[in-house]
Amino acid sequence: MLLEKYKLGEFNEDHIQEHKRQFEYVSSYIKNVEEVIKKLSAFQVAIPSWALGTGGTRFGRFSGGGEPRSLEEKIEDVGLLHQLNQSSGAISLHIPWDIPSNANSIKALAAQYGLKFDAVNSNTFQDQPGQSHSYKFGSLQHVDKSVRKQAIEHNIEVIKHGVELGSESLTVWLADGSSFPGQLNFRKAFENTLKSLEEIYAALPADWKMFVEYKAYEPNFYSMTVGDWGQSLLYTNKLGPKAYTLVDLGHHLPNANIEQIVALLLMEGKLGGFHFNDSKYGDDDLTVGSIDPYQLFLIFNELVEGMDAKGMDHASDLGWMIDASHNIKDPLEDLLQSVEAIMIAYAQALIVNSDKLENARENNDVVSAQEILQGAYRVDVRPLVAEARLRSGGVLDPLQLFRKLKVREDLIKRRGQKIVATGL
Ligand SMILES: [Mn+2]
Repeated sequence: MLLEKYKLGEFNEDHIQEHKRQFEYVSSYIKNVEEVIKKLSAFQVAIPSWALGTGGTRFGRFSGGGEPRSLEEKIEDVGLLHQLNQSSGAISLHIPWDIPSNANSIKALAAQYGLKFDAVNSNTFQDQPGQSHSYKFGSLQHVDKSVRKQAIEHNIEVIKHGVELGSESLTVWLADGSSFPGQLNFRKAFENTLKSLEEIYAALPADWKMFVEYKAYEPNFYSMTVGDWGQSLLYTNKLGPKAYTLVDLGHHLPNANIEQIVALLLMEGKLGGFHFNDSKYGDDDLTVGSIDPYQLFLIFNELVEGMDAKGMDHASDLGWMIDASHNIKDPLEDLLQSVEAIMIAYAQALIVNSDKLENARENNDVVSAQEILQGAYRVDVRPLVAEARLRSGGVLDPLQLFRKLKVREDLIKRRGQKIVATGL
């Protein structure tokens, strides 16, 4: 569903004077405004197909109504987000939750909304109906070769679906691990996983990347076979140049220094992609920037600095995606907030005076280093993000227009109140 274009125009018209005033003010003291806006316009964050419905916890799920009933409707929802913010130009599919029945028509539908297909995600953490072997005790790590084979074949199947859609990367996240001491031979589990990943790697098309995502705990609570960035890096280094580590912000132990992890992975040329969310305790999957926007800024500061040091393209050389699941918010409003938080942190990182910061570091001027970083963080860059959106054809305030036009009410009318989005 797309909104009528004139409604976007009318809304922008109503808010343009106020915006201009704010934009001129912030532009008056930032010297690289045009460059920042160009980079913001180019930056796109992929929306995962599983974030469009209300998520749940193990205690319950409270459907919000009007959720997408099919892959087509999920694409419509991402198309709507992209129409509003012009920064959500990609969708990431989860197989088998979102197997397209006709890849060509799905591809054409996505193209109508200006969307590309980001990484495809495999699933060996659940048993599917009719599946021969269970993943209860792991998949790629499993002691039984036939279970490993089934999991390898599933991943290769996912690559095939991705090729049909024009995806260029596979994300492998494994629930594999153990929940009790003594359950697993760590070395054998690692070796089995590596061998399995090698077979999947061998099936990658030449221009594809494989992302190996790590997670500290859950669903296993004693050990995870890809439990941290060091373990992921071991696998990706052994696999080869098409394998990269993927950082999901919620997959660390509390207080982990994620910005330092990012800096070192970039230095090694092994950072492949990012899953954005926020958390206070664990893998909470909260709205990006809702708990710790300063950490998000510090991460973006390392991303920008590290990518610039390698001459990388901010928009296309890493995979950017939101990975969250929402319990109490309207999923579309939540995604608008998340994308906005990402753009704000990115804009703040782009205005850090990196020469001055480096100079302060070289002189052990700790106080100035902090002042420079926090000076950028405390600038209200929202008018820059809005200006980039306006120039790309989006709206000045996506969330406000979404509410004003009663989009959710309209979706409930079309799709019904008691809907459970596919895959959830
Ligand atoms: Mn993730």
